[in-house]
Amino acid sequence: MPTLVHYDVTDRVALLTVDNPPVNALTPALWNAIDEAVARGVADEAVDGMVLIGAGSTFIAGADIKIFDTLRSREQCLERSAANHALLARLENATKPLVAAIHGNALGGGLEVAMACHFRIAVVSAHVGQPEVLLGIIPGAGGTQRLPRLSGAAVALEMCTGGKPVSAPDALRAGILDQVVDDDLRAGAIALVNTRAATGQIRRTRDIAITPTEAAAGLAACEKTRAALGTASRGSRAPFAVVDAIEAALTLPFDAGSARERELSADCILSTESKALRHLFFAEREVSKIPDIPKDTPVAEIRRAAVVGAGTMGAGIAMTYANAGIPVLLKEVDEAALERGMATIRRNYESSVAKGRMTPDALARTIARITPTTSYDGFDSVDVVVEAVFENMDLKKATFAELAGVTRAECLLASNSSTLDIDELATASGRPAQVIGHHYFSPANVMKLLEIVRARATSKEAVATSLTLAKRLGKVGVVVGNCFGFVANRMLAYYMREAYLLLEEGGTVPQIDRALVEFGFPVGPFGMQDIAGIDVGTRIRQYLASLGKTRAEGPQSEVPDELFALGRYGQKTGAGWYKYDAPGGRARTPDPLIDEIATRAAARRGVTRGPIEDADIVARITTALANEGARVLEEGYALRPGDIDVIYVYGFGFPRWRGGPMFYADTVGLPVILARVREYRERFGDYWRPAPLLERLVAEGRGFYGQAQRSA
Ligand code: T1G
Repeated sequence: MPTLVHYDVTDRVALLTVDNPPVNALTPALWNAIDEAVARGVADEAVDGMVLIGAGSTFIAGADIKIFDTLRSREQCLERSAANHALLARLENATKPLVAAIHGNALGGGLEVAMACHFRIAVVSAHVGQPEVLLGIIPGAGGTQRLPRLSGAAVALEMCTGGKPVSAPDALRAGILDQVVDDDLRAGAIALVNTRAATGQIRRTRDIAITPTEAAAGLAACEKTRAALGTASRGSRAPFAVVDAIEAALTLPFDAGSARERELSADCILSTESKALRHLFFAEREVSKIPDIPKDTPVAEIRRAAVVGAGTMGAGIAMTYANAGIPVLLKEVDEAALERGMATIRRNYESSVAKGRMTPDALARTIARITPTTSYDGFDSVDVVVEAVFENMDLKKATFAELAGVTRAECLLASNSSTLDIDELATASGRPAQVIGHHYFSPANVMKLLEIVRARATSKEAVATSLTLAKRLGKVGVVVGNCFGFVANRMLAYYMREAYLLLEEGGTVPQIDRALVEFGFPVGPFGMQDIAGIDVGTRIRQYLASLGKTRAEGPQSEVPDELFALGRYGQKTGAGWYKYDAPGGRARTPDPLIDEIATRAAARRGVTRGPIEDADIVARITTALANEGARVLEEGYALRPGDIDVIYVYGFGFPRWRGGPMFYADTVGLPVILARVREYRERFGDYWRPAPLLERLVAEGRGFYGQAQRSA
């Protein structure tokens, strides 16, 4: 068993170095090792005080999140947190000064351990925080009781309901830290211990009194926070639970408040919301692990980039590179098109300045990194090119052939195609090893997802380079296989198919959108399509039809094509599935014309219209996603179900607290999902064939994530 806490004495100060790589996460063994080390320091006559410090890049980044899945009952949760509370009380009751010395991050249980120490010192670059709500839980080791005593209720509420870490200087100002040093944390901590030991000063955070005035102000802040959460945190309970716990700190003695915290924490740990968010925490970290691409695969350095096509996507991609500090050429066929692209970019940045998210200086610096051009001059010195021209195979192939002639052999050639065959583009380039899909989501400078499409001949280096580049661009890169629509749009086609058919069967645009929004999506299918543009989808469908293909099996609703024919492309034309106050406007109203068009389309398909329940809308759409997701998995176009979940959470706003379409299907129960697919097949047709993987997992009594599933 490696030593989890090293014990060394310097200048009569015991240095307790926590050593549990990579982030010193608190496992039960580490909790105990800290407990034992502090007890040893207290008993050590050669020691006047102790410093608790982290080995490696960080202090303690919190409890080991994997532990929570081992807690199966409320009793187990309460027992675990009671043990932690008692342990922290022992730290706090140490009879010699105990200083927490923080570098990197002190998060969750890490900050709670630090707050149970008598004093806290940090390097200026450190961060401290209580991010537990991002995992659907609350601070469960006294954080909701000690933090308000140090920082006041308002700061504690903000830190614990938002989950964002604060910088060391801000934490010092808030009273969480006692000292911040530029460097040499160890020396600063030892000096602090000796100073306190010389005066025999011990300060237990639990003893810090909250005055009646502070309590009254704090309770008012709790009410204000609850009201604000009412609209902001749809579906997630944890932020409300953390307000309840902080309220207990303001109204109850420390131990009673701690007991209240333990109760609230136990409920959160066992909640489906938290299981979903914990699942996503690890799924997001798993996506960058590609089984056949070792960690040490060489990665190309990206110093300069180029984007071909300055339309909505091309402009957003150029901004993404510029925002990451990478100079980028932006090429268009002519000055007029180039000017339109640059105008889009300028408008976006100016709106960021107007919203105070960017300074005019930063705008000037960032936009200067984008060089508009109508030629390939300079392409011979870039490390990556992203092709973002019109979604037409012939045009893209011609572009890739040209690019191979104007770029260096080792330059990465990426396509932003959202549906087309990357193998064909690779062939057209003559350099297939360097060709890969980089599928951005609209608006490209905002959406965090980057679907990295690995074609047949794409080299491992190209994939590894793309994953590293995604992180640098602030994106979550997910590697998928090269099938039609890849993973994101392939599954989306089934999501939209059901939305269109539900409309024909009697649902309405606002009803279907509302059902998905109440389920947790930020916007429904029709609102989303009005933002992205009905024309984009229709042109792809028409292109496919010319190849004798369809986006999704089953009946193709004619309603979207009728809107296209009417020039109703969505927000940009002032009308789509909704009517808008003006072209480009956001204020929308339902349009009865849509119901007329849907009624006629239904009649042509021989469909009898009738009332549709919101629950049926959600069931049809989430079941279609799960069934097609199962096909994507069994065909090997996605490596793991978690990759699909990350794609849908980051690409389409699938509610995080439901874990993504595959995790959600497991919470519903695959036997239920399969039963629905079979029912729909009976009712609607053979296109609702269950995915073999779905049938197999149900037969084996397992879920997409391997855990046992009860039968329907
Ligand atoms: N538990 C288990 N594993 C963890 C972990 C944790 N808390 N934090 C990180 N890891 C793993 C991660 O999966 C990855 O593994 C590796 O460490 C590096 O992480 C009692 C209830 C600290 C800012 O929420 O935010 O305390 O993929 O890739 O980008 O009240 O990790 O290499 O196998 O993210 O440098 C609260 C979670 C817990 C912080 C570093 N704490 N961690 O970011 O590296 S709940 C958190 C982070 C709690 C108490 C409550 C980040 C980081 P692998 P990484 P990074």
